[in-house]
Amino acid sequence: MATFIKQHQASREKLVALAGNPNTGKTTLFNALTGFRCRVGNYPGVTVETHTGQIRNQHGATHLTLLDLPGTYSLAAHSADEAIVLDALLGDLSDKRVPDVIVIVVDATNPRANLFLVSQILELKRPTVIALNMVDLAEKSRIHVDVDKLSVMLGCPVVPVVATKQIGLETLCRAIDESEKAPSVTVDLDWPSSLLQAVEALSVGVSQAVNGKDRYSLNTEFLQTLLCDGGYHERRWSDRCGEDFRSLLDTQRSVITQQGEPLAAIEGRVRYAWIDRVIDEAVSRGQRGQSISAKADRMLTHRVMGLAILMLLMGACFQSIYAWSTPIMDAVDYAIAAVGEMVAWWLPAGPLQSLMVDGAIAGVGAVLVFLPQIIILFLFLAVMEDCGYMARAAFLLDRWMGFIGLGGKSFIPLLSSFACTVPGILATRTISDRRARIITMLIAPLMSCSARLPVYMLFIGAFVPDTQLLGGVIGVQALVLLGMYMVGTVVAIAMALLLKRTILTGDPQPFLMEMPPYRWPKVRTVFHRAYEQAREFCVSAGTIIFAVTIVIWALGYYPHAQSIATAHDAQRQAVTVELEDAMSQLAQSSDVTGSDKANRLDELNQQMKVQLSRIDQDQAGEYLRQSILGRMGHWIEPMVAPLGWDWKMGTAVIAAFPAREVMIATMGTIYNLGENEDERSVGLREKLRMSQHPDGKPIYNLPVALSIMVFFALCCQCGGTLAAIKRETQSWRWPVFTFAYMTSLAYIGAWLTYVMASRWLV
Ligand SMILES: Nc1nc2c(ncn2[C@@H]2O[C@H](COP(=O)(O)OP(=O)(O)OP(=O)(O)O)[C@@H](O)[C@H]2O)c(=O)[nH]1
Ligand SMILES: [Mg+2]
Repeated sequence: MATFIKQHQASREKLVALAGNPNTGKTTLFNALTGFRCRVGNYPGVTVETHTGQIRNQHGATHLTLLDLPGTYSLAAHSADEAIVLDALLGDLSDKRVPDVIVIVVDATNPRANLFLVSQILELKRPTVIALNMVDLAEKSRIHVDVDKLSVMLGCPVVPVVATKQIGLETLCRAIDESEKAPSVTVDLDWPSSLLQAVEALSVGVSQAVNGKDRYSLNTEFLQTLLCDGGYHERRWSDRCGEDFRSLLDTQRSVITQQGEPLAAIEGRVRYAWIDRVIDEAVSRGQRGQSISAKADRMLTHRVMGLAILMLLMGACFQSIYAWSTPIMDAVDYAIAAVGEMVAWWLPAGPLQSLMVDGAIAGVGAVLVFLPQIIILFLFLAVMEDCGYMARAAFLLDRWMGFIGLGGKSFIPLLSSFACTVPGILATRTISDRRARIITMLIAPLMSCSARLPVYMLFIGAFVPDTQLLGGVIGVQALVLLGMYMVGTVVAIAMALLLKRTILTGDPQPFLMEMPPYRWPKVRTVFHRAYEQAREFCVSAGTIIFAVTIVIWALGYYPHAQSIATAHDAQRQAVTVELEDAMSQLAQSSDVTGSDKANRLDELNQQMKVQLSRIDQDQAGEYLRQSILGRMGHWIEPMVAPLGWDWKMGTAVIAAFPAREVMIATMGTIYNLGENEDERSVGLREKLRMSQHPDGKPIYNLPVALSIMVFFALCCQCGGTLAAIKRETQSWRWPVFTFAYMTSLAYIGAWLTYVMASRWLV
């Protein structure tokens, strides 16, 4: 035991980087080792930033610090996520720590494709361990890897693991612990002498340029990668070492290529010769027929059939959102109303009761009603991601993406934006072409994110008829929802075309994406994704939405002038006196008798109730109109009137600019404040249906609902999105541009919708 503790204390806080090709299970392994729940998915490019986690020993002390990295096919980084890998391996991330050990996660089902990166990382001559992952799948595909032979050929420990089942993790940790003691790695690559001479010259040049002052050493072996394909790293070293370095690099490159073979070809030839030797020695494959995967691919990526299947899947998603969620949603709605009523009964009438019932419960409750839809949408997306369909959809749409100036690589960021734009914008890091990356970021907020879903659901549920088409296969409501998603997509296409022809011109890059294997979606991954999203939704409802709701409540409640109460009390008094008089006269009258008299008395009683309720309603409405919010709303009204909206809607939309979820909460609060107590228990949907202008005309109808939804589909009401665009482009120009163009489009779109729908649909 003593030795065990000593050994672990000696290796305390060792920094271990997990590198490897995309989709090899790095994050799954990271989660398994650290207990974290970082996002995994069955397509390349899920991780685009680093995650750090600790592995503790049995005494609770930190044993290893693990760094999960994005996937990369080569160290010649061309995209932002690949640059992160290089920075991490060379100790150039913000903490400036060079990893003590590099664990390369290799996919055992496809070792040949993974060994290219392995050969480059081994050239860094760092303590390295290979985690040969997915051996379960390799066995099923009859791929046998001789671990001992592979270890000898690579000159470093190779540990077979199954990250999803946590198999082999202990051996892996032991290998990491012992890796520093292992002899330094040598990779036996057969570089031509001209290249080795160039590397030598470059090495001397770099040492002179940095003059011993730079604390980052540039490994001589890494210069081979740099010479062949510098990418991001070349720019970084040119900045660091100055122009002399660049001209030295150019001279050496031209010396090598004088013999006629391009550098990329030399690198490929040399590395693959080595890879083939390794594979011949250490990997054997059994005979297999055409895989189910290949058969499925022929269908799913077929030009016509593939697109039809994609459309069908999308349709099924929207239909299920309606079909499954409505009963749950009604139950949540009912429960929230019941809680509101209970609290109202429990607290004495006054500001505190109103704050709790009209502010907190009505506001946050109005948003929480939409939790079931959010969960269904995410379950659907998670299944598509984890079974491997997502990458096929990207391939399928590549041709169309090319048409609008983007590559298939833009598809995944855009698709992720349907869930939430912020990770969608981060996912653009995998796009190496800067122009295409910026276009993708600028149009990503047009994809209908899940925060818009509640708005669509509210207005579709209230104003679109629940008619079923094709014998109940699909409903008009689901079609309108699909239509809202299409509005954003169609406008995004037009916008991308416009940007491509004007400020961001250039040719699309070829589409290179490895197709992940089809797998049964893992229940744990799928449910975890939905759970995470549901949690985030509830947290935002409980924090930002709650806070805004309180502010809106306060603005809508105060000044709560006593004069309004006095005036309405007088009206109540007058009505009561008048009708009670009439009742007592009737009671004493001898002209009317028997059941007639009882009926007339009943009528008068009823009349009194109605009139008193109307006075209550007037009073609540008057309080709201005279409140700070009401006055602000009246300034806004002329601005939103052309869109068919009233001041309450205008106020809710403006309150929703920092985060669009706030809109529903604001509406919930405003409508509860404007109602008398009996009507509080009615859901927001009903309140919108019932609300009327003073002349008795309904405030909301189908054209108004469509105009609101189109506004939400096109507007950029999300501070998080704008901040993400700023961070990723390192400039204020693009977020400002995004906000300006989307807000203008939203206004024009909503106006056109209102005008056209009023003409044709009413
Ligand atoms: N059967 C099996 N599946 C695995 C194993 N390890 C990972 N997976 C699956 O492989 C897919 C990719 O896993 P990730 O952990 O996201 O891969 P990654 O290397 O982090 O991917 P990027 O971040 O995109 O580079 C997921 O669907 C995992 O569930 C394994 O050992 N066996
Ligand atoms: Mg990952």
